[in-house]
Amino acid sequence: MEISGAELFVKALKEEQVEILFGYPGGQAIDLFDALYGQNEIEVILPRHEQGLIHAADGYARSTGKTGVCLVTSGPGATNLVTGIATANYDSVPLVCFTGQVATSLIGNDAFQEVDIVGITRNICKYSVTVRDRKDLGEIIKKAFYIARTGKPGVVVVDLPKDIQRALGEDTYPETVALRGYKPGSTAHEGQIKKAIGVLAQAKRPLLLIGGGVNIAQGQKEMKQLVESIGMPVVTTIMGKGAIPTDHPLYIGNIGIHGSYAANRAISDCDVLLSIGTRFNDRITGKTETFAKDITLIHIDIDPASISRNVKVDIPIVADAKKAIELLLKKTSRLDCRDWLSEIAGWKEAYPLKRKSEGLTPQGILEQINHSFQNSIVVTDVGQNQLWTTQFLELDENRMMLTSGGLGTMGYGFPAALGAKLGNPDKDVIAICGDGGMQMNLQEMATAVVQELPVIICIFNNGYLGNVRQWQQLFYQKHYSSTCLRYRKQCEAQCSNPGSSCPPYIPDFIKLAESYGASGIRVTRSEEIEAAFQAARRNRSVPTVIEFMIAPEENVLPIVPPGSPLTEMIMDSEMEEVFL
Ligand SMILES: Cc1ncc(C[n+]2csc(CCOP(=O)(O)OP(=O)(O)O)c2C)c(N)n1
Repeated sequence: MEISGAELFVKALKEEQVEILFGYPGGQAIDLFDALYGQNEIEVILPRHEQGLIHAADGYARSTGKTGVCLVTSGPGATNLVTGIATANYDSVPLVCFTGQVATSLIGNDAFQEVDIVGITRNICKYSVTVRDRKDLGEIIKKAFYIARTGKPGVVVVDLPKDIQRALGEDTYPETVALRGYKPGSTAHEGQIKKAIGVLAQAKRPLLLIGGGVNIAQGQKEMKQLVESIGMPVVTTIMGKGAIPTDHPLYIGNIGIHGSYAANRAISDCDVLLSIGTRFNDRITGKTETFAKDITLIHIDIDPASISRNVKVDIPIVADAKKAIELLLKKTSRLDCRDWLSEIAGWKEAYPLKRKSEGLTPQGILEQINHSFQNSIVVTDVGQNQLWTTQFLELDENRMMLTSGGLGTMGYGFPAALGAKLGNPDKDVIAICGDGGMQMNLQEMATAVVQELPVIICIFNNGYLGNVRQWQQLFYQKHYSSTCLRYRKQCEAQCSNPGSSCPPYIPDFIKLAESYGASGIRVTRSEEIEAAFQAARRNRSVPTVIEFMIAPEENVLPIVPPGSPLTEMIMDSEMEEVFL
C-alpha cells in the first residue's frame, strides 16, 4: 500500500516509540501536523516559541534518557531552533529535529520561508540532512534516531521538503540501520586500562575527575561502586555533578572557575588524574597552559576528538564511560592515600563554600530546596543563579540537576523544566532562573498553564544581569554597562549604584504569572522561604512562580579571574586574593 511521506513520518515516530513530540506548525509543516491529527499514541505539545519548544524537548531528553523530538516549519520556525540545537548538541543531548522545507523544486530559489537549515546547522549538530527523494524517507528517519542516541549522543536535523511530505510511496519503515564508517559505543582497550591501573597503583595523590559523560552514559551506580572500591577522592565538572552523591565522603566538589577551593587545589596538587567523560573546556581548566602540568593524565572519553585537544593526555582511552568504569571496577584494587585524603579534608575545612547565614540569600534558598525536595529535578537557567545552584545543590540518585553547561544559554531553564515535568510527572520539578533569563522564554508560562504542569519557578531577582554585573564589578571598575534591568530613560548613564528611586521590579512577575493563570508568590525575607515552597507544592495543576528578592550585588565566590590558573582564586566577599 502506498502512503504519503507525512503518514510514513508518523509511522516512523511510532516505531521509534516516540511518546511526546514538541511541535509548532506552519505552511511547510502543515501536512505533517495533519498526519498527526486524530492519533493518540504520540502526544503533541504546542509551546509558544520554537526556542522554548526545543529547550523543552531537551529537558525531556536529559531527564528521561529518551530522544527528544521537535517538529517545526521552515524558515523562521527552523531558525528559531538554532540556539536550542547548539545548546543540546554541546551537552550531548539526543534530539531529532524535523524541519519543514519548501518543495524540492523551489530549493535555492529564495522561495517564501526558505532557509538552508542544513547549512546553518551543519557545524552545531551531529548530523543534518535534507530528504530529496520520497523513497529515502524511512531510512533517513531511522538513521536520524540511531545517530542521535548512539555513541556520543547529539542532535540530528532532518529537513523535509513539502513535496516529499505529500508524495506517495512505500509504507515500510526499516528495522535496522547500516552506516558505513560510524561505529559508536566502543569498549575500552584492555591494554590501556591495564596501563592506567598500573599508573594509579603507583600514585601518591590520585584524583578522579568526573565529567558529564558519566551522567550521559548513566554510569552513576557503577561510578559510586568504583569510587568506593578504589578509595580515591573525586572532583566533578558542572556537568558531572551528581554522578556521585554530593554527600559522599570521598567527594570534594566542583572544579573550575567557580569550583571550590579544595577541589581546585586537589586538581592542582594531584600526581595522577583519572578523568572520565570531560572535554577539559576552558571553564574548568582556567589557564590551560598551567592546568594539570606535572601530572600523569588518564583520559577516558567516547569522543576521540576530545582527547588531547585542550590538555595533553598521557594515557588515552576511547570508550563509553559506563563500559570503561565497569572494566576498571573489575580490575582495580584499593589505593592507599590516607595522607592525601587528610590533606584534602584540611582544605575543605579551612575554605568551605561560603554559606551566608543572614537575610534572603541564594544559598539559603538552595538549602531549603535540598531539604524540601528530595525526589526532584532541578533545572537551572544561566548566570549567577546557575552557579550558586552548581555550588550548593546537593544531588544523589533521587535528585537530578539539568543545566546548559557547554553553550550557557540564557532562557533555557524554564522551558527545559517543562519538558522535564512532562517526562517525569511524579517528580517535583524546580526551575531556577535569574530575572534576565526568565524573560527570555517567559511566554512558555502559557504552555505550563494549559498543560497543567505544576513546576515551581524560582526567580532569583537581583535587578541585574547578575553574572555579567559581577564581572564588571570585579574586573571592569564597576562599569555596569547594560546590565541593570531597572535602567530607565531618566537614569544617569554611568550609574553604578542604583538607589531607592529605582522601581523594584520590571516586570511584576507575580502579576504576570497570575495573568497567565499561574500562581505567584513574592519572597522578601528568609523566614518566608519554606512557606512559599509548601504553598507551591499544594498547587497540583498550575505552575507557581516564586520571586525571591535577593541582594542586587550578591556575588558568586570563589572565582578564578579570566586567564588565571585555578590556583589563583578570589575567595570571599572581602574580595581577598588568595594565592595558593
Ligand atoms: C542567550 C544569552 N545571552 C547572553 C548571555 C550572557 N550572559 C551570561 S550570564 C548573563 C546574566 C544573566 O542574568 P540573569 O538571568 O538575571 O541571572 P543572574 O546572573 O542575575 O542570576 C548573561 C547576560 C548568555 N549566556 N546567553
